[in-house]
Amino acid sequence: MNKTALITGVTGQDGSYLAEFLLEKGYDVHGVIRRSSVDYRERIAHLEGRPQFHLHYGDMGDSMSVLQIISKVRPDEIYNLAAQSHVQVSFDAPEFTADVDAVGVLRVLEAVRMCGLTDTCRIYQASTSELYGKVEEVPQNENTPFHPYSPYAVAKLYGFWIVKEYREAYGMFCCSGILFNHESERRGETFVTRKITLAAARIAQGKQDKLYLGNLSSLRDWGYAKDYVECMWLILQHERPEDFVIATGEQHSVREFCYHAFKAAGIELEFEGEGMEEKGIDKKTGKVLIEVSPDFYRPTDVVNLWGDPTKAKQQLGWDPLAKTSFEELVHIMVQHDMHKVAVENVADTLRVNLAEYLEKGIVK
Ligand code: NAP
Ligand code: F7E
Repeated sequence: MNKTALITGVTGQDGSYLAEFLLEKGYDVHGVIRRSSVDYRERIAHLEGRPQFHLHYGDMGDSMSVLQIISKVRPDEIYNLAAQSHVQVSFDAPEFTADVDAVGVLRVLEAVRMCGLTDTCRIYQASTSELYGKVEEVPQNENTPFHPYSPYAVAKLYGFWIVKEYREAYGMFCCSGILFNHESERRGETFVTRKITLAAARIAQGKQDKLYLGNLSSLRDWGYAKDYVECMWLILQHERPEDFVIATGEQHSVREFCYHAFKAAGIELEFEGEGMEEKGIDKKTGKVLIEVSPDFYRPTDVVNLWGDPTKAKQQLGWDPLAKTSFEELVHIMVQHDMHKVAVENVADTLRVNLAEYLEKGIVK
């Protein structure tokens, strides 16, 4: 019998890669999707119609839908990835973020208990390096104290602790992966890396003049999402339910990310000035391409994330050095966006030409 997995957040960056990974391993994969007035399923469109891939409507804010799906699917493994995952947005929608990212986790755990799956169903919780927040130690490992520094992080902290509580109180196999930032060509366009790679591609192809960013000095440990979904699976295959830090062990600034992304798009940048006055300038033309805007500063910002993945390396056999490097990641994302922008340019030209031909009666 194939194993059955349920993924919440299947339409997201990680959910889509994880679905591919599990299908490849022979799993029956069930995903939870939200109803919306426009069907936005770009990341999983290529999987729809496969006999082992099934979708269910539900919402993490709706206990009944969570319960119904779990009782129908009776999964061997649940990957709880659904979340309002944007840190800056969590300042604008703190209550929604708490409901989905904190209480949503409880809804999954309780539904598993109510369905009598306590002893058979393993649960992965998508936890985050944002728990370290205003960091108390560098680099951060499984023993580093938490200091959440946004409504998102506070909600995720509840998720982390309720998973630990259910593991200890009811003996459930439920674990948190404390994942550091992981990016890809499927990353949402308002996260800093994708915002930069798309802008670099648009600026290089004459479709955008300037990029406005927030804190350029913020430091992150950025990995490739495709490499990280393997860890989610490895954590659930481990002999004991435990929490793991997943990271590359390398740290770079937003400024460095910009430098490499623009370089991959054929533009060499140099930075001048400090703080709000800092600018990223095209070395060849002297044109200012990057400016700092207060709009992208957060009320409290996490500025020094750097993960220590030793435990994952020793106990899961997951070696970040054998995975996609920072330079490769930037390159993959920029290549993807250069192609995307080029295709958009061709489509725009065709649209303009077609409108002209229709107007002149050349085509009907
Ligand atoms: P993402 O691209 O933003 O995807 C989030 C997913 O959650 C989407 O499928 C979204 O559905 C779904 N979702 C949001 N609210 C929901 C609700 N109320 N009910 C049901 N589904 C809902 O995020 P990601 O980057 O793949 O991250 C996956 C998980 O890992 C998240 O929990 C995130 O907080 C966590 N995490 C991410 C990172 C990272 O660097 N990527 C690092 C650490 C932890 P729609 O498509 O309908 O919006
Ligand atoms: O910001 C700075 C910003 O939004 C990274 C989520 O997946 O990873 C992600 O959260 C840094 C921050 O990701 C802009 O202030 C500067 O310091 O790409 P981000 P994040 O906040 O680290 C964690 C691990 C998660 O769990 C989350 O779900 O970059 N920054 N200028 C900017 N950030 C954005 N978004 N936009 C800017 O213009």
